Amino acid sequence: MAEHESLEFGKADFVLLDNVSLEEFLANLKLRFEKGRIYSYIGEVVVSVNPYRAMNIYGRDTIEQYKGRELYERPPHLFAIADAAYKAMKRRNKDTCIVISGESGAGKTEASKYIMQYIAAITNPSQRAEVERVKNMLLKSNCVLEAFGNAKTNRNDNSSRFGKYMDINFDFKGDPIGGHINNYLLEKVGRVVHAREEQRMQGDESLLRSLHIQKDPTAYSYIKVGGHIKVFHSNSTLKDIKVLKGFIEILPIYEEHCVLLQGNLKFGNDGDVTLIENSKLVAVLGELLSTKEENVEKALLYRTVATGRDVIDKQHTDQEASYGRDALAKAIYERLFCWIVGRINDIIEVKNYDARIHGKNTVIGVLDIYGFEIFQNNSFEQFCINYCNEKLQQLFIQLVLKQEQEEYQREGIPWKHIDYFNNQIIVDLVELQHKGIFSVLDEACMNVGKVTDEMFLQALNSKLAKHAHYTSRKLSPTDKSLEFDRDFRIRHYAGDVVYSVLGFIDKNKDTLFQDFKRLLYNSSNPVLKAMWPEGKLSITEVTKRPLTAATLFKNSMISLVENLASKEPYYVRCIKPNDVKSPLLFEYERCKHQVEYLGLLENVRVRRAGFANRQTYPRFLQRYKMISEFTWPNHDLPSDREAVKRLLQGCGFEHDVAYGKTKVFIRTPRTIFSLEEQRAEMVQRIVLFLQKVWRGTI
Ligand code: AOV
Ligand code: MG
Repeated sequence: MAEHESLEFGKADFVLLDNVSLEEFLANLKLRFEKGRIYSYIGEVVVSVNPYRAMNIYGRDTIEQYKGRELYERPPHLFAIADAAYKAMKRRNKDTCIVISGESGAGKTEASKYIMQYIAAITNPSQRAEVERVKNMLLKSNCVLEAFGNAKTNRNDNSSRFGKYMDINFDFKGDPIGGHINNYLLEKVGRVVHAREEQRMQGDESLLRSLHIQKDPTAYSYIKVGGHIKVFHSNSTLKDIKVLKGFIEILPIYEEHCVLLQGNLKFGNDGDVTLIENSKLVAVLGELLSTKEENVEKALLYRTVATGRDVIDKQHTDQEASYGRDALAKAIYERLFCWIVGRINDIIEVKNYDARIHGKNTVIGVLDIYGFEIFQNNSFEQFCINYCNEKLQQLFIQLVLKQEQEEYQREGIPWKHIDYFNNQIIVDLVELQHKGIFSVLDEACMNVGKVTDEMFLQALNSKLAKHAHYTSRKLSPTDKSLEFDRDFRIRHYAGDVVYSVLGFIDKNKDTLFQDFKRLLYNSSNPVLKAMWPEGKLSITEVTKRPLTAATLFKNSMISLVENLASKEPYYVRCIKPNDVKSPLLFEYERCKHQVEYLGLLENVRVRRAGFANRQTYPRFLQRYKMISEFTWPNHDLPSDREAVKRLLQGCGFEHDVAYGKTKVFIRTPRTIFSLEEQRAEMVQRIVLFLQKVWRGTI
């Protein structure tokens, strides 16, 4: 628990609450938020409330105050948890990870950046040039990815449309020597084809000019229909743009522009023939994609199909052509994004590390995903994003309990079970083989012939009619929240979300006509070509059905969770205080809801039913030995364990503690408080004594 903080700021650790009730929890959270204390603890978990204003708590001086200190020695802060993860990694050679969760706009991405900055600031004291280079790259990679992968939604002006897990590798000295980024499902639709709000085109004038980019965003239909591709995030500064330029050259911007231009392509028809109405654009696209104009035109209007032995060119209807155009725009955007991640990884990946010479290479992982979101219209993308949040909640539940349990077991101390809502049931609803929603969807997509979204919904209804967390308009006809026949609703851990089934099948198949892949593979631009290796196959060779978007996403989530579970996790739980981005407003009901679904109260209970505080024997002695004659200045007992026992007996705390194999466990926070008070008193007396000696009055 944190000292150095007066009670006027509320309890720094929720474990210290007098009563563990929702009301007290919220009262404390509100008080702290209003006093500008945006961080609190539940034991070792950081609870963070988005301040929606610049805070003067991330500077060099603050970093210095946290460096190398124990969690409870300073007021709660992200830096403390970053330091704890770093220390565990360095001292105990453990791989650790920091998992940041919370709904959209709660402050995850900001938190991940502060954590990275902290780690960068406290490492490499000897200023080795190579380490500095790596640190720089790791920090800069963030703004590059944000520039291309974030967008404005009505929940967050700078919303992450991709999930990011970044490993930072450290050498035996504890200095960063490289890293690796995994990115998860880039939400393309929101970014490319139908986004919801307008976005200004910003950036270096000359750069925009050289790429023929129009400054007026309404010149692009993907933006006009509400789409909002952007070249640079609105917070980007010129500095970021320079970094972008240096980092990945100009190509990605070309392509993003290309995606925008495609949106302007209009198809019409003249009798039976589908036409491109604004054919001048085709020439520009050909130029930007380094391929011939007529090839672009052909790929947009025709599809090569194999009928038995024959291969014929089948003309698209104007509807199919528009569908193809959008699919191509999304695919280019996605490949481009993955390509950027790949280039960054090439630059930051650890090279030539020999564990025999340098010792074990350990990692700290930082996970920043897209938060739980509910929009007016929720589709496949929201479904995936919310499933991802379910998975992380499940991990939290399991590990926070499991870790406690294991620690008590390891140390030989009995454990009491605490009830909590286990969201495994919802995870299963989505991902279970054969019965889960993803399986039903994949099955629908496997069927040749026309399976419609409505048929998929029927299949869900018949499989899941009795599921407590699933319902649909058909199953609950009187339910007002289910407005349309195409709606189904999931009772998520974080609230009810109504999804529209429209588009699920298309998005899951995520098919891009082979003609487009071939078009891009045949580009004379080597980078573009490299992004589309499967374009090499001719239509008759394309036999294997690619994995569906749902299966790919599910697999990536399962391996992400496995990866996190294999490391020692540290958590940051972010709370969004209001929906209007106000620094002053603590919307009680909104916060209450988040505290409930994040399971924070259960977290406090688990922490308290067990032991609020635990410390290794040497560490405990180091801190409190001055309060007992048996231990000050040194003890002569056979072990530190015995010495701690003697000290606590002497203070009358015997009833409140348990002695594990390597740690002493203290049940109530009051005992720690009392120890702290006695310590402070003693320190004071020692100081006074020394002052007297100094002045010669003794
Ligand atoms: P998110 O990552 O959790 O949402 P962000 O980290 O992007 O949310 O935070 C949203 C906005 O809140 C930021 O752009 C800042 O304006 C503000 N903010 C958050 N944390 C802080 C802080 N510590 N200090 C000052 N302002 C802050 V999403 O990516 O949408 O799930 O998908
Ligand atoms: Mg984010």
